[in-house]
Amino acid sequence: MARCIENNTIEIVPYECPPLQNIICANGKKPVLEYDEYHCCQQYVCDCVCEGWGDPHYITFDGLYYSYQGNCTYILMEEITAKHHLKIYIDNVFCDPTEDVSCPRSITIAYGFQIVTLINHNLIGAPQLEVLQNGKKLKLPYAQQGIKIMSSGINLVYEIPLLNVVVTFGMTGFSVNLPYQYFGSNTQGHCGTCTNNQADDCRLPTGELVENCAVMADYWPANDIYQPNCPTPPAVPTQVPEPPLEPTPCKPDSICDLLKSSVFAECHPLVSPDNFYRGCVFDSCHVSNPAVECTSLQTYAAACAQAGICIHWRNHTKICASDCPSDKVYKPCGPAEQPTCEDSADEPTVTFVTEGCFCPDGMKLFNKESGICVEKCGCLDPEGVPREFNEQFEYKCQDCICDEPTKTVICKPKTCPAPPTANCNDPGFVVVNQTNPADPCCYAYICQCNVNTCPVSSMDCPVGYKPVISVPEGKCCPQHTCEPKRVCVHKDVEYQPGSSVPVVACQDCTCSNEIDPKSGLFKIVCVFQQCKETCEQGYEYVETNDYDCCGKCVQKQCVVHLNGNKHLLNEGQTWSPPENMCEFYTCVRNGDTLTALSSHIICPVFQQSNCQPDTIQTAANGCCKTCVEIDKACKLVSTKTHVSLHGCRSTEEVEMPYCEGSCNTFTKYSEAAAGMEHSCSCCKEMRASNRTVDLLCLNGDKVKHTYLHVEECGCGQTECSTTAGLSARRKRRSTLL
Ligand SMILES: [Ca+2]
Repeated sequence: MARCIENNTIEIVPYECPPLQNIICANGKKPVLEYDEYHCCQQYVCDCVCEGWGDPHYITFDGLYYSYQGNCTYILMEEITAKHHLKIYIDNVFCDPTEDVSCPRSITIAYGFQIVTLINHNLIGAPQLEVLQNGKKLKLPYAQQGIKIMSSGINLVYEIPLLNVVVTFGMTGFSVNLPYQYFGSNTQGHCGTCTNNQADDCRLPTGELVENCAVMADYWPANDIYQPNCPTPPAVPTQVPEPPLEPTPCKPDSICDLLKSSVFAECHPLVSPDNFYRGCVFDSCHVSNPAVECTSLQTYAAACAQAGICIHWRNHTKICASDCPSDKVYKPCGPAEQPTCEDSADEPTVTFVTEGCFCPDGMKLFNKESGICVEKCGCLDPEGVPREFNEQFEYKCQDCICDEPTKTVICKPKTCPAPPTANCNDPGFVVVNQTNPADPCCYAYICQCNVNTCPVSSMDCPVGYKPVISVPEGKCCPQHTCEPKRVCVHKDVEYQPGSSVPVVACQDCTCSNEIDPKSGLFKIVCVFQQCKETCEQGYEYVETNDYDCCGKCVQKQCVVHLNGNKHLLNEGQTWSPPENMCEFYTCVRNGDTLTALSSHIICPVFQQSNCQPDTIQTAANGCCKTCVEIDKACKLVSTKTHVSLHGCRSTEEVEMPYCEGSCNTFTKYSEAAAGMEHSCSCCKEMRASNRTVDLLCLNGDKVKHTYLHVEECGCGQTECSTTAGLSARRKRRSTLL
């Protein structure tokens, strides 16, 4: 030790270090040997380790456990007297909207002018970790201006190598590791005072001490970083509040028992599991999501890891499984700063261990930024694939090699062999320069089909065939073939199946549905014609000549159809039906045909009453009746006349009989009467009937007219007078009514 005595006089005096004193750390951790402020003497000190997890449970630097459900941003640690300008904040939020328990969401660390925030975006489950500086996301790992930040996939690790400060933050927990050497007896906040004395841990900003750190915690809102909307605590606690009741005992989840089980047994002598067990039980009874309980185990395991005991505890649980990407493996105690190919031997590395996802054993990171694990260090190709030194590979049609001296990938354009030639002899194929299918980086000549270069081919097909275009496999140009249609062909004419085909005389030929295997067309099937040799009555079948296939029916007789009967007449023959002798038929030839002409005999008017008895007989023609008439007797005379009335006239003559003849009219002397006796009778109708005839008028109208038709005449008695006598001589004829 040197002492200044006077001007330029220094006295060197030996300094005796006090003997080393064994101490026990209040936080249960192992004391460490440190030099004093003069870097002269060594002494045992207890480093400051503050932990928080779950909802949240705190263990202060000096190992005091408490739970605090504040939902705000607080000062976790600050220096009482600013020496190293380190200040750490914690932001707690409700872990689950349905439960009044909070979880640490982020840790903000202010070191000098550097302020970074470590955030976990996923409080329950696989963590989503991120580091922000001035609102911008930092690319990890980060190493600038005295701080280093790394991610293990499960935890973020913040380090100030100069001060040996390590802050971890991750899956629902944090730890603040400060060396006593720099921060001893100079901290306050949620993590308490690092004095190796728990009694002064619950310290208010004013310096006052309170009994319960959960009460103290309300008084540390982070007003200087941003203005969180925290409930303002009373200025000074009015009274010593009751310590918050420990939660009603409940049956904790069996996972908490792991902490005190053999799984962690190796760590028990170094770090007491009691506080973590309390936290686990609390969470088990308060938080429905069992994954929160994992944080107690995780935090205890982390504390054990710092004490040098690595515990594979996650294998013993189901709900606390760790998720690592496929190319990484989970390790409970891996180096916070993972080894890389870029490490140089003289560069100091962090010795802090953390759980996380690491390269499998035997591999290391290619570099800090890539996150790619490699077995052998070499180069990363442009796609991020690791390559060994002197490894040759092809990349984007370049021949590349991982150059050992420069540790870079050197590429040059790939040299292609002379492209194989192609002979394109088939019509339609042309040679083209194309990427070689076997080697996409090089060209090759191949035959390519170009239809435009094909020769023009005829499309004509014979009758009955249609053109069909097809490209045979392996060929380029379309070929046209003629395929038979579904028709028959005869003399260059197509016939549909079922239709008749005029092939030869005296045969009936039809287009069938049967395919002719020779031509592919339908066959024409012929049969000899069947001549119809039966003829109708009056006709006879006659063979005509050799050219005709069949004879024909020739007419030989006339046929008279009468009342459903047929009567045959030879040429020139006349015949009357026996029931009507007034009608007769004569067979007459007219060219090749024979026709039966019919005729009628018109008989004169015949009235039986005009005949003398027994004189009636039939005429020689067998049709008309004749008799010897009574002379001049009063008799019916038949006549026909047109009836006219008022300019209207019957269209045909109407039979209009009248009475004519003489009756017995006389005048003679009578002795009895002594005078002339008169007897008068006249020829008049004895019987008549009304008949109606249609009259056609000039204007086209038709009117009906009724007249008296005389049917029988006779002599009738009348009064004898001059007129009567005259009248009797007159023709009696009916008058128009
Ligand atoms: Ca203390």
